[in-house]
Amino acid sequence: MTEPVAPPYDHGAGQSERAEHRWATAAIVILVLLVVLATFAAVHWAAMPQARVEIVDPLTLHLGGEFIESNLGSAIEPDGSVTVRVVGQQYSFTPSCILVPTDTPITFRATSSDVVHGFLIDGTNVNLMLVPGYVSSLRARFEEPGERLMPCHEFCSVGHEGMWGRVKIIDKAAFTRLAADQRRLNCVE
Ligand SMILES: [Cu+2]
Repeated sequence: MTEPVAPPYDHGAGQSERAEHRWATAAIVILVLLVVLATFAAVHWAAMPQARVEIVDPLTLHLGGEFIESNLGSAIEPDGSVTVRVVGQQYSFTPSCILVPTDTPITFRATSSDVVHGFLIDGTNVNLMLVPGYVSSLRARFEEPGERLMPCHEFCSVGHEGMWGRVKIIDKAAFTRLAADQRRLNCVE
């Protein structure tokens, strides 16, 4: 009769130590990679700032300049395109209903008078951040008439979920008729 032999536990210990080393190396490699990426992004942004950054004083928006209340809404430009100017503030957009024509190049120009807000037109790729101090600008074109929702999509404090606007896209001819006797258009009722 032979005595039962104890299994070689020490071999298992060596194996798990090697595995631990492998994972520690992998974790360090991932960390180094992240630091390299973050450094690259920071240097890249610093070396190549955006070609065009427009700034605006959020404290004097209501006193004069492009974003004074009487200049907000949709305006027809001499070249036939439409510029829409919007201000976001806790907790609404001005104007709260934006009127735009179909089949026309549209430029949105928007800013915030207090904190960061989001500007998004449901079902389209119009999506901007409104940052106080900066003018956000985006070009768009709408082919189909209709009505769309425009929720604020950046949490801007306690009233955020109530911050909604609307966008009404109407036929180009109807828009042009309305524009004949109004300098700035909107669909606020
Ligand atoms: Cu908001």
